[in-house]
Amino acid sequence: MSPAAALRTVPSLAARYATTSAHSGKHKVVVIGAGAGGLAAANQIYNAFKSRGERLNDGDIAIIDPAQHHDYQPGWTIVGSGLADKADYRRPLASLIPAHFAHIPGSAAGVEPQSSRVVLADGTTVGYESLVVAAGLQINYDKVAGLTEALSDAQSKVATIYSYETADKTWHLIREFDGKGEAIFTQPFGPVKCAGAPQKIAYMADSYWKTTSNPLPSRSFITGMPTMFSVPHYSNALNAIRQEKGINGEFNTNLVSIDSAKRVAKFEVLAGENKGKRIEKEFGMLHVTPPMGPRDWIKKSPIADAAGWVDVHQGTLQHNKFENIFSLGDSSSLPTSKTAAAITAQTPILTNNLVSLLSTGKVGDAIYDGYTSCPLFTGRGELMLAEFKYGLERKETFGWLTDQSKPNRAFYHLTKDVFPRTYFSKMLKGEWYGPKGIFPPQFVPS
Ligand code: UQ1
Repeated sequence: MSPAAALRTVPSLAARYATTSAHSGKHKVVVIGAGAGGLAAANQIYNAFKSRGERLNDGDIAIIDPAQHHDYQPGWTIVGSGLADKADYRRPLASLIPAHFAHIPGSAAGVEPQSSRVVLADGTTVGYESLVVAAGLQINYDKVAGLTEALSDAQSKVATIYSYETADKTWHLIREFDGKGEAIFTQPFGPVKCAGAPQKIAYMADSYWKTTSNPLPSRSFITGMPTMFSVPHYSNALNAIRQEKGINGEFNTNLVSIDSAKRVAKFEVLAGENKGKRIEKEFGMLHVTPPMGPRDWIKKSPIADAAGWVDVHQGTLQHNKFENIFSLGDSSSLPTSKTAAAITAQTPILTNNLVSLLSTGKVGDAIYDGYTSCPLFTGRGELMLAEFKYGLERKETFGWLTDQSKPNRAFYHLTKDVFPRTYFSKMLKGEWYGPKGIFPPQFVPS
């Protein structure tokens, strides 16, 4: 779409976008992505200027995102478990973008740091004084042969909670499973968002079948990773839980292809004495966690590190080469687990450091400790609240009260009933600081 056409289709946008562009040709802050990180950061940045007494003009902050909808993605495990409707976790994106932001409904396709411009897929450019990259990651369905076809075929016994389209199909497969053949749940080798979800959905299915099915189907969790979880403390607890539930576990075993008509999945062994060996398994139902990686356009851009993530300092979230670029969330190189909880801790750091740079010319010195959290459903009515930071070290909010590696009902309700509301009512507005709740962390002004 040409910018002119875009402006015609969204009249209110035309007004907003025109104001700033006409003034200076560039926005004070451009945010790529209106997901959890982009919206929280844009709002926090706006509020930070306001509390410094520097009220921004309409359109000073622009958000680039072509999506029609915004989804509460952590909720897709709950949808796949039959405990919520997927529509409950979806909002029209326009309803989440305040009128004082310019919404540019295009796709980012590149960044030119030398001229401080974002290039959109239609060739138009958006200038910035400073840039926040919150573009999320990319799901590489095509890295598993047959996966795209299997997911789009409503009759197939293959689903994933990692997409809005099939989150509810996951629940239908679980509910209607006749117990013939094995129920297989996979996790790929490599980084995925919410690295606990591949096993959470296995526990939730197991929990459902134990109340309804007789006989109980055979259940396997097959992962390309060497362990259940990155943090050894939680990994050991999860492995014990998996064994107690009678779910088979296979490690270093990566899904490579699916024949959904024959209900056969092929795996490759990645390590150990059988390294390189191919294994075929018949399945009755298959839950796939697709491989994920950095977005192609970022990988090809000058802002990427060698792996393709946006190359930022792990403490300050500032780009390692370009002073006026910052990144958070799934698109960043931050060496921690990719979760919404991580974003609650990253946003105030990014905001402090970026607003300080714009206001004083000197980047702020707030430092992110790598905090992230994975609320792991381990069955109906039970949840293990894993919380950790850089170095795979535990950083538990309720550790003084309870052993967080032991699942409990309070954490279950916190995650199922409280977090989704908090996300929309507070977090996306930049008013939620994770374990600190509504109280912002205080940084020493630079
Ligand atoms: C959190 O703040 C949050 O955002 C609303 C989540 O939702 C996705 C979470 O899963 C977690 C764990 C947090 C962290 C908050 C506390 C109170 C531990």
